[in-house]
Amino acid sequence: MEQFLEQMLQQKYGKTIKEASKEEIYTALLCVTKEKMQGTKRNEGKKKLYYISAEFLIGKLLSNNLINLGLFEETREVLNKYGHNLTEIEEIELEPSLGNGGLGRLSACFLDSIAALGLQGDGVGLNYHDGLFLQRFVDNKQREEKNPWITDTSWLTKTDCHFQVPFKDFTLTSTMYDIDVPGYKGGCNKLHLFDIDTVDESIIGDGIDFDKTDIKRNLTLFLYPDDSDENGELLRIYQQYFMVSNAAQLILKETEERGGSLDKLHEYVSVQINDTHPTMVIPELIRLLTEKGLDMDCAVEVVTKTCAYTNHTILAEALEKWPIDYLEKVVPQLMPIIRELDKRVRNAFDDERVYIIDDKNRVHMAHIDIHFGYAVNGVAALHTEILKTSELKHFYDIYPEKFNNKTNGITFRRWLLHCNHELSEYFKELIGPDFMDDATQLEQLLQYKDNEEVLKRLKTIKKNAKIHLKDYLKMTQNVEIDENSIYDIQIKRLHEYKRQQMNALYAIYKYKEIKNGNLPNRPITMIFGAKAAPAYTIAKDIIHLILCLQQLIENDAEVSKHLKIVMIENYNVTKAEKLIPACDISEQISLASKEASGTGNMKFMLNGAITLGTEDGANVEIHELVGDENIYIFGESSENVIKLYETSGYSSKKIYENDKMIEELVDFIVSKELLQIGDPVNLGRLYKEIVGKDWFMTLLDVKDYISTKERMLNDYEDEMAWAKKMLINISKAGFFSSDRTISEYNRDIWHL
Ligand code: 26Q
Repeated sequence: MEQFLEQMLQQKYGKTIKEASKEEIYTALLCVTKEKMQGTKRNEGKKKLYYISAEFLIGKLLSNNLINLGLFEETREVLNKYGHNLTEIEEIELEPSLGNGGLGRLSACFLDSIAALGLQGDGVGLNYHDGLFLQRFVDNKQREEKNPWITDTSWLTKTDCHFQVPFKDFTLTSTMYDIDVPGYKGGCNKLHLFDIDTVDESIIGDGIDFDKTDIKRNLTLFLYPDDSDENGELLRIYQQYFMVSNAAQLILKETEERGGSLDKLHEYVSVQINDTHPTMVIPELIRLLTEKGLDMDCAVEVVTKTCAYTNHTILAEALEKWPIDYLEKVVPQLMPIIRELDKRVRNAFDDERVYIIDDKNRVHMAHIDIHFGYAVNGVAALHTEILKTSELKHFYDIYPEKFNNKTNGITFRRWLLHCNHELSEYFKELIGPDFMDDATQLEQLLQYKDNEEVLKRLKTIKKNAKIHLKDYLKMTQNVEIDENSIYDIQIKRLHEYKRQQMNALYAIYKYKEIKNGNLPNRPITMIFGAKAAPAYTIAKDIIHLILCLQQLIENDAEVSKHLKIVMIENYNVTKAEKLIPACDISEQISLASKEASGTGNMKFMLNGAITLGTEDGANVEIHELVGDENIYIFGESSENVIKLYETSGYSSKKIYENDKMIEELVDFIVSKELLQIGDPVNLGRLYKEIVGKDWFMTLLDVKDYISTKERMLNDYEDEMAWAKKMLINISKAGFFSSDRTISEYNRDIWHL
């Protein structure tokens, strides 16, 4: 590395490593790493996977790529030798913000594991120039700004691959950009991000405002900043079609180049459709294949054998249904195919619940995937069960063989080796390096579960991570936190079903307790990080509440000694990497049945945090693995929650009126203390929402939540018992390696 870096710096800047600035070192390292990746052998084989996704939340890539190339340690040493520091160099890199949250981060973990396992599989998505918005807090409210990340030297490589993408009124020429995806210890795949040359950032006005109709200039400006609300829908359809038309053309071109015959496409290709966002790839492939001479029956059959669909949500409002009118306006060429597919469904099944086009002339994207794909999977055991027994029951009755579960996973390269260097080095000492290739080897740590020296060391490493986070927050947000306090962390998109508002009610509870002289054993630091969709009013009101509570407590000397709230500005992958190693309590408190899986829960567990959670998503599997002793479970079961929805049996008003303590907590949202700080419109609206509707049943679980959290805080004081829980959580985390998830996808779905 030293020699390559030296040469690159000489060539680019005429400087030595010692003389070069951080920026110059970063750029030179990026160039050297890119060259190394280009020299790595591409994964090959007869069959190739295309993972199509509207989101790839890849995070910063320098360390990740160095780790996978086996150059990380060496690079660190070389830099140290010349008085530089890799952590500081990394700060220069801008994080590509190409995803909203879990689904986007999952696709990035999957790319890492697909490459690590030596499988031939590329990602296909869009090159959003300003990504998801950048979040700022102004007057205790979220402001959105653009978030540019593409610089002159970046991980993107412009290719000479171009396609024509026809829309109703015009045709766009695409340009494909590639990002290399190196596998851990060899093999390489690519992430293809499609773009147009005519994107024009100057059309962005205030915040993230821009002309939604100017498609030639706005198509790849932003990632749709939304994970369930409806807005700017035509633009969203333009983006989706642009993505899948490029993907389909690339797939057919590469298959023919590899000598594959298109009437046997499924022998050469698997397409994974990441949620319904890329669904139009199905009619598009059928359209292109029939253009190339296949008859309709043959095209439909071969495409059905090629495409597989992953469902990531059971929130009805997040299931995509596009009005036919919209599709006619944007991609009329697909409508005859979609109507043909709908006709086939109607001929085969006498059940309007499974039709593609409904009686309101809307196209149900998931229905296309299920009928005209060969596999349907959920992302955690409970989630898949709910799909089979309720949400997609009518489809499961028709196609039981298509349904399967693939419990999510995370890449341990980023979420342990990279983000928690000290911990992974210690594991190498204790159990050797095998866990880096086979995460289940972490179970070997169990032999130390009663070893005081090991448990103490775990606590020390946690403390060090807490100090790192403290320094980082001081530097980035100028806030002071106490490393001797307990770090209680909830970081994820803001959504009512994730119930950040319940955590805020806990903060109110604790505030009142402290005011009444009931002091906690030790100070508590409550950390939140969350972006709210710009059009999601209540989500923004919840952010406002949290920020107001933060200020209220900060300004109250009596309380702030014992309780602190920190809301992280612009929460993203980079910040997650600092927060997760430092966490004591991992908040996973969604309303049971609503969180498909969650993946933050896995990252926290792997880094020795203890879960405080409902029996939801992958929490259920974490619970099974670690046992009752090592997780804190509370709240109503998913079955009961589903029943409550079916019978309209939930009334927050009743709970509020019949429980003094709950009433006091909720009333505090519009108390004079908070109204002095906050906006009565936002606080009043949130109060009304919780008392009058509370669609995600906060008040159902809030008491159990508070008492469970109190028990947890008490248990924290038994240092060794807590450290033992940490160790057991870590040792059982191997199951959640995305290497395991990807092996299962390959074994059951892709057959590469
Ligand atoms: C839908 C329609 C129009 C525009 C946007 C969307 C949209 C965008 C993003 C719908 C959904 C998303 C993102 C969903 C998501 O992140 N789901 C999460 O996926 C994770 C990976 O499987 C799970 O762990 C989480 O439980 C799930 O919430």
